Amino acid sequence: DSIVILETSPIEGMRPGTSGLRKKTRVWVEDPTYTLNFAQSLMDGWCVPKGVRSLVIGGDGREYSGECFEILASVAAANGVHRIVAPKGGVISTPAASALVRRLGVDGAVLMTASHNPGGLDGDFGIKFNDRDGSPAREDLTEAVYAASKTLKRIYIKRTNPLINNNVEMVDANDAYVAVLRECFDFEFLREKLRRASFVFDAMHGAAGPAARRVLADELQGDPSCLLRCDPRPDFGGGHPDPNLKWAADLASRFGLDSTGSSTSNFEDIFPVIGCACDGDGDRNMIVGAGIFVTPSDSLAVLAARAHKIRWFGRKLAAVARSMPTSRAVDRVAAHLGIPCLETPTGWKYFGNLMERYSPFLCGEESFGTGADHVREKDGLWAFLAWLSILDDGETVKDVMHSHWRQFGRDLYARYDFEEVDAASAAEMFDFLRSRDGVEEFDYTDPVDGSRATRQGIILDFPDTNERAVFRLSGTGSAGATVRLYLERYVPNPAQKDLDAVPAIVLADLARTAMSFARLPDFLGKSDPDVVT
Ligand code: VG1
Ligand code: CO
Repeated sequence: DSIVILETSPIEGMRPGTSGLRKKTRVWVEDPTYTLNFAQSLMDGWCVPKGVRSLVIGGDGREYSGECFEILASVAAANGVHRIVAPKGGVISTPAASALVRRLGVDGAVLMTASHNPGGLDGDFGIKFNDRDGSPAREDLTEAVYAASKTLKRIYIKRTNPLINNNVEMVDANDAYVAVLRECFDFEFLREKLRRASFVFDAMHGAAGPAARRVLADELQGDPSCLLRCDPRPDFGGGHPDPNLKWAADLASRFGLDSTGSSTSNFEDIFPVIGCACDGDGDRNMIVGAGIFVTPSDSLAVLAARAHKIRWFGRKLAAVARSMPTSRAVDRVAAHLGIPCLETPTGWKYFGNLMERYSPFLCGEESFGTGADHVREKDGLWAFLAWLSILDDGETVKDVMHSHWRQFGRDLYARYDFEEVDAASAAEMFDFLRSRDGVEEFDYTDPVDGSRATRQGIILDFPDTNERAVFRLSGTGSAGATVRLYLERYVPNPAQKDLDAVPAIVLADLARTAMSFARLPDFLGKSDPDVVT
């Protein structure tokens, strides 16, 4: 068991984004020093100074995970991490990993995933890491790792096969996770529910699949034929494991929905009651019902309004939170319940501190993220079980939404993404926006530790029409820059036509106004978004 020291030099651009370091798979595969350098940076910036001695290492099983595991495990072992816990078979969803860290009381996790980005040799690979509380590393840690990557000189490797030498402990990926889900929900009640309500669950060949099989089919005795793509694959079956109307179009069509979320059928009773899709690493969810797509912002609001039906929340939620660009639908529910509603920058890492202060806690993001303080990550399967819990007998998803909107008003919501645009031009557009009158830039101070996050999105408010548009730069891309434009309009007393309205269609005018205000076509050379969600 000798430790080998390799000389190296810094590689540029290893700054983790919204959720870890993501690069094209080929970047990792074609230069083995790339992973070695980042692994050692994790040690120098995080594990060594913070005294990390035990780690969960796993991921969504995408291409290159096996090789990467060997590198991470050998570098960690050489840097004082004497206990490495790995899921049998290598695949663990992000929420399950968070649960595992918390249950075992280990010092953190390193997760090999690029989440909803496609996998395979022509796709993306990524590494993110989580702290002792199971939360995605906060900015001070990710910055320390980035700083370490810029001065790196040496890599320490334990030249043994960690799988043969016993410092790797193989555990079931989902035991801890399923135990937490049992605390969150009344499984008996859900079993009854699944006897009566038909469902479809699509894991998109990602990491949520095995957990979904175990919970929905084995424990809750749901019909196994309702579980789609629940076998994880290194390339996600060639698909894009992002649960939205574009990439989960198969699921949507089973509910009579097209890619705008419009209903394509007059016979909605032929469809199942509820459907859910999750992303590659199992933390995102999309909820659909017969002839209706639930925006993630609305999903959060509905779960808040019906929180008393979810065991984990007991009698009363302590607080709710949403990321800034998420619609304000949940704010109205919080006001109605008389509980705080906090607004954070984009990214789940900002919710962790709030969960220490407020419990039980519900939070979400417009980007198909929903979760609670049962773990410290967003949780796709949890969201589906939460929806099953709040559906009354005989009620459809459309009934739920319509009655919610009648009570609280409706927040029409859509997001435009302009992908892989030139980064310098995107930066110029943001500078131009900053120079314009009447815009506000979102800055955040964490109420628990006082840390600051600045330049988290530019807000255009249109109070006369109850509309808001937000521009933000994505932090999860692997090439160029991605600009997001978030659009919403609040309709206080919706008439039937407002209940039936399709947000992506209704908000097209606001999108045009915002795009011309930002001179977006001039800066980005695009006048149409690549994806609308
Ligand atoms: C996107 C979403 C953000 C989410 C993040 C990670 O980030 O907008 O809400 O938290 O992805 O999700 P960005 O910076 O590209 O907008 V996942 O499923 O990668 O863990
Ligand atoms: Co994800």
